[in-house]
Amino acid sequence: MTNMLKLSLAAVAAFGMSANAGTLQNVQKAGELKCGITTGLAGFAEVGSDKKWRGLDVDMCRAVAAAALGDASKVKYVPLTAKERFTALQSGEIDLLARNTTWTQSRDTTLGVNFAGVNYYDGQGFLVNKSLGVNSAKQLDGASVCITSGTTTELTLADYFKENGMKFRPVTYDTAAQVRKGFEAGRCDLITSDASQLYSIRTQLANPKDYKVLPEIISKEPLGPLVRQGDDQWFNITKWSLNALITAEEFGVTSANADDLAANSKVTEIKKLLGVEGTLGKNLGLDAKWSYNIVKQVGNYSESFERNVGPNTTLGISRGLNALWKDGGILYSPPFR
Ligand SMILES: N[C@@H](CCC(=O)N[C@@H](CS)C(=O)NCC(=O)O)C(=O)O
Repeated sequence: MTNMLKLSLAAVAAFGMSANAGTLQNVQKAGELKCGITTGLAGFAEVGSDKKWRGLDVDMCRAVAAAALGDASKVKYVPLTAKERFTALQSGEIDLLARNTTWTQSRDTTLGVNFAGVNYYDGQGFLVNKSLGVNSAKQLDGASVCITSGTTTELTLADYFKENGMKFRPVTYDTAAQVRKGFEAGRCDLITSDASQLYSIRTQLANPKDYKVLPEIISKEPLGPLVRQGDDQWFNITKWSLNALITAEEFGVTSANADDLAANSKVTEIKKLLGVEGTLGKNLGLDAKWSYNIVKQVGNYSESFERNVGPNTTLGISRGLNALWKDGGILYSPPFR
């Protein structure tokens, strides 16, 4: 054993440090955050006409880059299929996975990953052609179903049909684009996926009005960012970057008024969020402006939601469960103090 190795093993033993530690330092050294996203899904991660990635998940990547690097634009986006995503994180190809990934017990406990929170509460639904004449998922016995492999969607679909004494034929693909094309080509009667993704896929069908989403939502799909296990500092940075987006909304701090509030607000939590008081940045190993940079450059959660998936976008999704706890939803950040 080399002396160096002996030394680092001693450090692991003495300080509980892990071989996976040092993500922040690696990101800062590289000058960019490697962030895993979808291969393309309107509202969550897609390339705009300006050739830039945008979406709710892209904003999660940008928020962490703003916190860690002071610059939300310093992100290297790594498009990943559902099947590829966990290996990419485990192997170190990416520093953060923000790819509409459902937080489940099995994933949290067996893949060597840590979910840092939820940036979109979703649930699985069904999209059918209106000409199929179906009004309820209970009428889908014998249907062929287009689906993405390597997802919770696959498992929940099988459970749901079994529980309801129905049969189905799966038609599996690797990407959302392939699912949509398969559906359009008539390879299946319906698509099932997270409901947000059904709205996203529907916007890209030739005649969106010919299709409808059935009323049944058959699962809970809390989607959130995740990191490798073994680096608590990086885990905290990701968790608190998401919390910064939510807290900023709660306190009415926006990209437009952040400077004014930093100079003039008398509210302690706003001052701490904007780094003009307290040691919250230092606690994370970041500078005092980490969360000011998030709000200034990315906006608060509401700004991101409205810009990417909200009622004035082609997806037209209302806040629902994704409203703040004080507005009837379940988004809730622990306090910034
Ligand atoms: N939330 C589910 C499903 C995630 C998923 O990958 N859904 C497909 C549905 S179409 C998707 O987003 N694909 C995007 C892509 O192909 O890159 C999970 O974590 O397993």
